[in-house]
Amino acid sequence: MIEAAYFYSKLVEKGVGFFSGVPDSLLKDFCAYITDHSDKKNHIIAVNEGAAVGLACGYHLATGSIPLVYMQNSGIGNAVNPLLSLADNEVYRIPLVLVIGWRGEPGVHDEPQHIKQGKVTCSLLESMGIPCAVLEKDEDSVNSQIETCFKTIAETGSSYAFVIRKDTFAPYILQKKEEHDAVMTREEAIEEIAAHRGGIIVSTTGMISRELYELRDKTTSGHERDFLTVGSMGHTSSIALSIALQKPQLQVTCLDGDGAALMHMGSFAAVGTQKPRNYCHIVLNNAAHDSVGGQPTIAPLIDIPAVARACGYIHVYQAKIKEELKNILAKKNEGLTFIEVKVKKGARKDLGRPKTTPQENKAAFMKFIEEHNLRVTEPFD
Ligand SMILES: Cc1ncc(C[n+]2csc(CCOP(=O)(O)OP(=O)(O)O)c2C)c(N)n1
Repeated sequence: MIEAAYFYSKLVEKGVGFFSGVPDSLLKDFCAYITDHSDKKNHIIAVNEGAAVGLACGYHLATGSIPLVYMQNSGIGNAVNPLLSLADNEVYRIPLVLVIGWRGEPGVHDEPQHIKQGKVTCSLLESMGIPCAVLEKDEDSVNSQIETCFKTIAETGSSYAFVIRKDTFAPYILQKKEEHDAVMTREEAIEEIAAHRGGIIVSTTGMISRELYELRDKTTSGHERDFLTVGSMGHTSSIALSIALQKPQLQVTCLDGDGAALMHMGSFAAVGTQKPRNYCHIVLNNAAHDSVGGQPTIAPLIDIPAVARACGYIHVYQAKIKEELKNILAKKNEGLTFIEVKVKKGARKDLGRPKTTPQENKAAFMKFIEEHNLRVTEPFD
């Protein structure tokens, strides 16, 4: 394993002075080290990976120095456009050092949403004309890989990617702790929501879906009314919007995270302007990317309910304690609703993962919608 401090200091020696990205579990020690060792203006945890590339390009334009962008390989998709139409050699030729967590590496067990992305990670970078190296785990090799990276950048002006395998970085414990005064756990909030909401739930990437899945097991209520958005972070509210519009008799709940909601917040405007009256968008706000290591989001610095209101949501609430959440959920549903629920960071150590495949989940979910649609003659509630 390589110390995050070693990799970081070698990059800084080469002139890297700015860091931006979306956190990843494989990069959590490196991300924590950057958080502790960079000032606020030179480390920005971006809302999505495309925005991170934009921030990095701005830094280069302002300083002439080389920025670094980190991401999970799932985020390459979000970054393709600015990588090819902004930073690329045939456009503005802005050199970036990319550090990409390799989920779904062939031969290494991983979850279904990572398998395809894992297979194509290196070939995707190659198709984009971005040279890449899988980072080694000893200092001598890493040193020579960094030399190659900066030699390539100097000769071609192009970006260069380091692909990071599982267990590449040695553990590093974050020193800067963020204060967050929430009292409800995410699981308690999900339990209340599942108990009160009928119809279907479209839940977001990471632990929220895993907790919902385990709750259904615990309460033996079946998984067919839940769509677990295991990949595609940030798109849950759009999936739920289309279902709500196509099936106006069905009560639709979108269970979002603050990191995911921020990632594609423009979707709030799509929901708010369509105004499906059978739609309830709930953001479980723990101020963190909890599922990948707990790195902070900027959610505590913005007023998410105000954004929802400005985008056209009709009933907008915030719940800080369980009683408040219960009372809001017990209200008669009168139209498009938004609820921000403040929850604590952290999850159970023994939290499991869905045992059914995405395709089994999809089949059961579609069957539920079809049958429910035939059965329902009254509007929801
Ligand atoms: C496009 C993309 N970027 C990054 C990731 C890695 N990732 C998975 S879950 C997650 C954090 C989600 O945070 P939030 O929505 O706040 O939910 P929490 O984990 O805090 O419950 C991240 C960054 C991903 N799956 N997809």
